[in-house]
Formats: sequence, structure tokens, C-alpha cells
Amino acid sequence: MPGALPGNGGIKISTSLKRLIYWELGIPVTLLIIGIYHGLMQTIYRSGVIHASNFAKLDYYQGLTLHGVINAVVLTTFFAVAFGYATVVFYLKREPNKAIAWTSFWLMTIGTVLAAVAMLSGKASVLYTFYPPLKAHPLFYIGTAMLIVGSWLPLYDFSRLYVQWKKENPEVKTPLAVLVTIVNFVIWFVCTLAVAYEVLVLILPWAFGWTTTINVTLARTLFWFFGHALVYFWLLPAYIMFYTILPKLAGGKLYSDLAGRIAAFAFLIYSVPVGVHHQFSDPSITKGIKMFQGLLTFGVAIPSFITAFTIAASLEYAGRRRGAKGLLGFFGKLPYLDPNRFLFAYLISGLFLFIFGGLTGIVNASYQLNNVIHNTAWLPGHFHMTVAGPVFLGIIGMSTYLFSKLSGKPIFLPKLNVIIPYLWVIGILIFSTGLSWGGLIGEPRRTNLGLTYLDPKNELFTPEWVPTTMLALAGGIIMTLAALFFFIVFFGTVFSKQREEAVLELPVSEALHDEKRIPLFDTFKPWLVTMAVVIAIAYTPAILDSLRNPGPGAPRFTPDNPTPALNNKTPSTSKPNLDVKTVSVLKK
Ligand code: HAS
Repeated sequence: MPGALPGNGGIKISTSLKRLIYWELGIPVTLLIIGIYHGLMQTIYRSGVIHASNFAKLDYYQGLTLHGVINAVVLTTFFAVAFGYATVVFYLKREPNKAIAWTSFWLMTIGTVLAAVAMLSGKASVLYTFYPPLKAHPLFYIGTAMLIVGSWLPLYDFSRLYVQWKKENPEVKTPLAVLVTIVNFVIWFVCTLAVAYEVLVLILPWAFGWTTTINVTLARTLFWFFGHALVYFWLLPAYIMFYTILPKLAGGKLYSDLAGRIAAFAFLIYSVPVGVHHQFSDPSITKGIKMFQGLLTFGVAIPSFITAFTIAASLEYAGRRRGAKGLLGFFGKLPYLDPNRFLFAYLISGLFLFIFGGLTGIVNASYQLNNVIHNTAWLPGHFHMTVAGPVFLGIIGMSTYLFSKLSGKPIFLPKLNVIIPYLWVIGILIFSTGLSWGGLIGEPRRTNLGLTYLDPKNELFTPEWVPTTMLALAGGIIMTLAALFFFIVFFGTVFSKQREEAVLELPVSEALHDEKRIPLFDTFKPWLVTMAVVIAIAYTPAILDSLRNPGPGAPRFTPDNPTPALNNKTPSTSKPNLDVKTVSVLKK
């Protein structure tokens, strides 16, 4: 079958589970069409090609919110759940509890619909970080909370299946993919507790108008408790692919299985207690805590360095097996353009981008350097080489792969499929170069530059940002083209005829050094305890600071108005909105 990958024999799964995975892949990929469109629009607004606050009746910030929420939250969460089911079921050869799995699906889907209604109606243009004092329609928060709660449920089932399996196989190493999946969902559960508290206890009563003000620092601190761990929740499914799939596709073996386990547990410990590095410029949190979490941030880079060396060694082994000579000759012997191993192309492209994504992340983490780049275009430059790099490429490549295998349908246009990731890499490199360069010369992020700084008729016109935003536009167009090709391949596969037996099958890399089972790296308890202790040490002072120095408390604002919103009402125009209660708060 064209587009088939070398596998290990698939397993038959129930129709219900198959349907669940189809929908969990299909819904976010369909929404991605809106997400990608708004990404392109960002580059158009920002480069000053248009000088308008909206296009096709959608406002700039509404589009940016849709872009961030769909691409970074909905797509990633649905995929993590679908891929989690695929890996756990494939390796443990056990079916999940269907009632739990479908309840999770419906919670996530209804939550997404509610948040989408709020965003599309223009009442939730608060970006994916929804920082107070910007207030969205309550439906946005309720929808987001449902999406998160829905994505908690699989952890229960994954753990239950793992415990069952472990009882029967006490001396067998837990398959690496299952171990990392469980680590990932534990990180997700722990970090989302903070954002759940932020939404349910702080934001919703304030958004409904039941409380007048909100502690902005506390809300931001709780958000970033979640927000940085969130990026590893995005990343770890891609890491599972790098460790357990890529070496096999390269024609080699995983250099060290133990390295993957160490990296996973390091993520468990370091992913959460680093969120304050997003708040280096915030008042209220004292500098000792910022310094401490800044240092822990260098800790969270360690598992990625371990991964870089382990995967590079695995690729070297594969290249030499294919006859490579010399120090770096192995790079020339890898199956970059083999349509039958198209996932290799997606994964290697993601790894390549992550070299730059990682380096820029380390710049961000440096307390002093962060002053230069915070809130500039450098930031989207960084995160498009991480979340739109290994994460996005892993997601779209694996979605096509799983869909094809689970339906027995051949990949549509396999030769086009294999060039998509390289086109995406070219686009991202140009796009992120424009953003990073712009950021270093002060270009702000999250700003419709075309309205002022990139309008030659405006007194604020800043010609230095013309080449930087033009580069970003050129990169954005190439990325959109790559995405268009992806939609053609994905939906072409979905609508083609079944040719083979439908099975769940993942390529499995053998370990070159299959180290003997070390119980410490095959159990969760000591790591969970360490995780709790490190979080308590890092976050107790940050939360206490947020409570001690809360500022005056902020009333509600909507994005279209610089004055606070009336109780329970979203203002429609730029008229002042002060009511008596709010004026008294402001006077205080
Ligand atoms: Fe980040 C802000 C620091 C990783 C995403 N980050 C963001 C934001 C996002 C994001 C979305 O310290 C913006 C949030 C917002 O809206 O405000 N980040 C880091 C650090 C890392 C890091 C230290 N970030 C990620 C990942 C993300 C992501 C992963 C998404 C998936 N980030 C920050 C900081 C900020 C920040 C600050 C806040 C800044 C501010 O002021 O607001 C590290 O985890 C990175 C470690 C990575 C490496 C790279 C290892 C390389 C590998 C590839 C090897 C390649 C091979 C193949 C083998 C050390 C594994 C070679 C093949 C060839 C063909 C050559």
C-alpha cells in the first residue's frame, strides 16, 4: 500500500474505540482550517498589507484568540488524548473503559463548541492566555473548563490499565511509550488544577459580575503554574514518537531506553515549578523567587538535551547501518523522502526546528536576557519553533498515519505528503527569523502593527520593522501552503476507499542498549513525591507574594473599551462604562 510504514503487525480494536480515535483526530484537524487561516491573517495585519482592525467581519484580536485557542489548546489536547489511547491500547493490548472514554470525548467537544461560540460571536477576544482584567463571556471559561475536565478522565483509565498490566508483568519494564503517556497526563492533571481554580474561583464569579474586582497577580501566577507545564503536555507526545518510532523508521534502534525514562521523570519534576519565568517582568513577585524558578528552568532543558544526544546517537546508528562513513556521513543516509516512511520526514523536521526553538527558550529563561525579549515578536518566533515545530509536525504526521492505519485506507498523494514537513520547515525558518529579528529591535507581539507602526501615513511609522514583518509574511504564506497540502492529504485519505485490513499499528523501535530494569525508573511513587515537594518549594512563596501584594484589584474590561465594563454587560462601543460600584473601586 503506498504510504504504508514498516510496522510490527497491528492489533484489532473495537469499533467504538476506532470511532473515538477518528473523531478525536478529525474534529481538531477540521477546526485547524480556521486556526491556520487566522495565522496567515496575523502576518498580513502585522506587515501592514492591510490597515484595518478587522477583515471579513472578524476582528484582529478575535482572530488571534481563535488562532491560539484552536491551534495551541484544542488541537493539542484532543491529539494528546487520541494518541494516548492509541499508545496505551497498542502496547498494553487492553481496551479502555468506553463509558469513560466517550464521556471525556463529549465533555471536550461540548466545551470546544461553547468556547467557539463565545469567540466567534466576538465576546471572548481575550487571547489564549485570557489574562484578567480582560473579561470574556462566561461561556468561554465554562467551555475551556469542560475541555480540560474532559481531558482529565483518560488518566484514570490509563492508570487502571497500567496497574492491571503491571500486576501480570511485575518484572517486565513498562513500555516506554506508556510510561511517558502516564507521566504526561499526570503533569497535565497537576498543572490544570491551578487553572481550574483560577477559572472557577477567581474569574467566573468576576465575569458574571458577582465579585467586583480580581487579583490580577494571583490569576496570572495560577495561569503560569499551568501555562508552562502545558507546553510539555504538548511536547511529550512528540517525544514518544522520537524515542519509540523515529529510530525504527530511520532503519536503526533507540540508542538508550533508560535515557528516555530519565528524561520522562525529569519532565515530571521540572515541568510545573518554572512558570514564574513568564512573570519576570511582573511586579508583586519578589526577585529571589524569579531567580529560583529561572534556575529550575535550566533544569527543564536537561531532558531535552538528553533527548538531543540520544536521538542523534540513534540516527547515527541507523545511518551507519545504511552504509554511512565519516563523522557526519550518517545524515546523508537517512530516509528523508521515502513516502513509505513519511513519518520520518515529519519527525526529523520537527527535531531540526527544535534545535532553534530550544536555544531561543534558553535565552528566554535567562533572567537578564528576558528583559530584552519579553513581550516582543521574539516570543512568537520562539514558540513557532517549538509548538509549531516538533509538536505540530508530530501531530499532523501522526494524525494522517493513525487515520490511514485505523481505516485501512491508503495515504492520498503520498509523494506530496512527504514534502509537506520540509515546506513547513522552510516557512517556519523564514517566519521565525523575521519575528526574532523584529523582537530584538523592539517589535511588539500581539499588536496589529498595520494600524500604526507599519502604516507609512501614520506618525508612529517604524521603517525598521518593514523587512522583519515582510519576512514573517513570506514565511506565513509558505506555511499556509504547506498546511493546505496537509489538508488535501488528510481529507483525501479520509475520503478514499478502504484497501487493507483496518488495524491499530505503531512502528516500534528496538533498544540498542536495552538496559536491565532499574525499579526506580519503572515506578511512579518516588517521582510523584519529589514532584510535589519541588512544586511546594517553588510555588508557596510565589502564591504568598501574589496574596501579599495583590494591588488594588481590577474591575472587568472588554478588549474594545479602555474603561471598565458595566456589571454583567459587555459594552458595545467605546463609550465610558463606569457604573457607581466600579467608580468607587477605582477611587480606592
Ligand atoms: Fe518556551 C515562552 C523558556 C520550551 C512554548 N514558550 C513560551 C511561550 C510558548 C512556549 C507558547 O524562560 C509563550 C507563552 C506566552 O504566550 O506568553 N521554553 C523555554 C525553555 C524551553 C522551552 C527553557 N517552549 C518550549 C516548548 C514549547 C514552548 C517545548 C512548546 C511546545 N519559553 C521559555 C520562557 C518563556 C517561554 C522563559 C517566557 C518568555 C517571556 O518573557 O514571556 C526548553 O524546554 C527548551 C529545551 C530544548 C532544547 C532543545 C533540544 C533539541 C532537540 C533536537 C535535537 C535534534 C536532533 C536532530 C537530534 C535544549 C531535542 C538533528 C537533525 C538534523 C537534520 C540536523
